[in-house]
Amino acid sequence: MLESVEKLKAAFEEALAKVSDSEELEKLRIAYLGKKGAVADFMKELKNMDNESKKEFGKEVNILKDAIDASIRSFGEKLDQARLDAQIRNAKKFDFTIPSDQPEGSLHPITIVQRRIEDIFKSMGFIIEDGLEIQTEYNNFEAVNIPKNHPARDMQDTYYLSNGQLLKTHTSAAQNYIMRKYGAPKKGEPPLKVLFPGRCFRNENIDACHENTFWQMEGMMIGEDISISNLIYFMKVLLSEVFERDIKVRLRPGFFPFVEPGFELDINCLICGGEGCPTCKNSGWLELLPCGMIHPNVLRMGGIDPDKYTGFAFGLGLTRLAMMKFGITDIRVLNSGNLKALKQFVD
Ligand code: FA5
Repeated sequence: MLESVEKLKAAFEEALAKVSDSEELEKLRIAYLGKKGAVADFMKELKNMDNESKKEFGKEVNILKDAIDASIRSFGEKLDQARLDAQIRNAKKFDFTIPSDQPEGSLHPITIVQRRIEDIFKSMGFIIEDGLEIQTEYNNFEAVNIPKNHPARDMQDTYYLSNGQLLKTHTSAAQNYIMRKYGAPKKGEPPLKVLFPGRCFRNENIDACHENTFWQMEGMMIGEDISISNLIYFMKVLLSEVFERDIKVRLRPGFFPFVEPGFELDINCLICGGEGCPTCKNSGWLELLPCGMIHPNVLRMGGIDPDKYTGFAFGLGLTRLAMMKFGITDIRVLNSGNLKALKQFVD
């Protein structure tokens, strides 16, 4: 009997070697392991045997059955893999040069204006830097001359985190880091000129021109003999290049503890032409570009000698500039994620 088990095993192996696809493999499985298959026939023999032979023969048939089952499974996996490989080999290659039929995305209005300003300032020798959104209290306030308990902190209603850090309320929070990173220009070197855009957060009452999350673009120039004339020159270039036409501006004194003297540069509201509307809170003017000469304390805290160097800084309201550039009457559209509304504003 054991001899016939060996013979069956050999016959199976010979048949398996001739299988070329999964259909043939299934037929072979039924022929050997099916209810009426060769292994089942062997099992039927058991009932005619004495106990001793039944035990020995039954064990051998079970081993054969497991071996045939394992061989069929492993052969099936090989066939599947071969089929997959062939599919990959014959698949149509992806052609990156064929135009996509997916609708194209568009740049956010703030990104368009941000890139425009970065290009203008890069062409004038400015470096572009990035500031962190989560900041220490020191960088956001102390390092720009706003000590603890200073009333100027109340002007920027701040989101504090449980670890004592905060969401930056203005891009000026990066001034100290940038001064320390680059230092004052060495003898014969051009002034340090840096532009650093960023998202700012304040716990504001939201209306047509105030958001709790908005963009600013800060600029700084530090060197020997930098004066208010330099500041006014760069502000003029910025506005004329962005708006590509003459716009009315007004410069008035403004208080910021980190500049001395400080100014507010407002632009005539381009939504109502200065007549008054909800966007400009009926004043006809929009606060856009506060600026001034960097306070000596701020330079000193940044490791720069205020007796030798001077500098200017400005903190442009980038979100508001995008509103004026594209005639967006309500600031809330910009953070809305409303693609229909946002897609209208392409340069
Ligand atoms: C500042 O944040 C100063 N750090 C700017 C500065 C930098 C002054 C360097 C001098 C030198 P202010 O809080 O005014 O200043 O904000 C600057 C601009 O950000 C505003 O003119 C306005 O255009 C914009 N802004 C302020 N708050 C909001 C808000 N809630 N929503 C939208 N824009 C805002």
